[in-house]
Amino acid sequence: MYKAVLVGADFQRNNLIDYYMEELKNLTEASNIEVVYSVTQAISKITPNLYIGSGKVSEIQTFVANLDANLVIFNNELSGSQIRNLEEQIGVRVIDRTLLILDIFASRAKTKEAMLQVEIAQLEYILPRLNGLRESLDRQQGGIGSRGPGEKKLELDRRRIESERSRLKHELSEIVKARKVQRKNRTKSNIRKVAVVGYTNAGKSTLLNRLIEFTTKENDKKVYVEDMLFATLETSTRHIVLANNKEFIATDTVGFVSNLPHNLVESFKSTLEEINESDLLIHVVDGSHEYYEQQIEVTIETLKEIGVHEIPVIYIYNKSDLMNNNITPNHHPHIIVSMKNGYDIQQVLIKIEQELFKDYKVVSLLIPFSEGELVSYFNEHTHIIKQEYTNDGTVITLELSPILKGRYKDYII
Ligand SMILES: Nc1nc2c(ncn2[C@@H]2O[C@H](COP(=O)(O)OP(=O)(O)OP(=O)(O)O)[C@@H](O)[C@H]2O)c(=O)[nH]1
Ligand SMILES: [Mg+2]
Repeated sequence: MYKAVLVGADFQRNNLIDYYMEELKNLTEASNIEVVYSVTQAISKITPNLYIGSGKVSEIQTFVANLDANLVIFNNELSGSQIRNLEEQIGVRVIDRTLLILDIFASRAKTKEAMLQVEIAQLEYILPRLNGLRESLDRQQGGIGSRGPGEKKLELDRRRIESERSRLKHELSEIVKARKVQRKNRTKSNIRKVAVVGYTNAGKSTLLNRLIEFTTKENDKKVYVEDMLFATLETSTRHIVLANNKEFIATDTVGFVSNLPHNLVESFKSTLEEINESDLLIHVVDGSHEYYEQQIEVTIETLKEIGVHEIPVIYIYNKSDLMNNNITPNHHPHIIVSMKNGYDIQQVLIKIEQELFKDYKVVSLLIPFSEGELVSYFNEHTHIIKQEYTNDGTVITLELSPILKGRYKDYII
């Protein structure tokens, strides 16, 4: 079992360092590592060989010895030589936040696609740090940063890594191609798409399960929920049909955390593209969290990084059952809910419906009796408000999307 001292260099000297260190602590614990101490140092520039000042490094060495720690985790991304120098001075294994996150992802990845994505990101992290890491791993047996998905041992030979990376990238691109075809078919059907996004552990998957539960009786469609960071690594897509026949596709996505490693975002880009092609985002927030405002900012920043712009957003402040005080949300439109209790999934659906089908118009159509199959089509696929039989045919008052309205414009009365 690892016992770790956490280290954070604070450049900005605002209160955010506390938030980052708290987040690092959660990430560390998510890796089943015990945190025994946490230190920060305000610095204005990086010391090239050690990242932080050498005085601070000696201090850390004392903490490590006194607290019997066997690991030091930096909140900042380190170079290979910094890792080597720090390990030499402190005498225990040194890793950084990026490697920690990659390691969590490696242990969570279940599908072939997720495993490939994580492994590519790991190899890309290792390549520029090869020399420092080789010495580091020579001293260590197993553990953090030395395994790929499925406990596979990582290679530390440059040529082997480079060829492995191309091989994995090729394999991933085949999966991505197949996924694109699936997506295209969905786009052709004109069905609207909703992506559930947000900080990790906010309750995104729980919300999707509530939607499934409320609109279908199919429990086997449910997605994985767990009280841990990055429970969801693979996007799951579900078809939701409302009582009034309006339908949409809902996609659960990987959670965000601040400074998500760049190569990880890069390698998950194909998965994250699902978000970009949505008509609406459901941004789930753990409203009971001390730092929920920062977590919202992290999510907004990450969305920007993956190129998401101008998609309408509904903010869902979740976990109201755990909120001590009434919170005052700064983002609109929003609702405050408790998805664990299912309170109030109906309001969530109403909000989704209002946003997603805003451009639907109520029209009346006159359908001749000879075209009875059209009447059945509308009854199965649209929201009928009124239906009457006249001498000339069936008069249906219903809501139509702009596309359907165009397609059936000749019937409008
Ligand atoms: N108390 C409380 N817990 C909740 C609520 N909603 C979800 N949870 C719990 O929060 C934890 C995380 O829920 P998930 O739905 O897995 O969260 P997520 O956003 O999908 O998380 P990742 O996939 O890890 O990014 C689980 O233990 C849920 O049971 C809520 O309204 N109240
Ligand atoms: Mg999830």
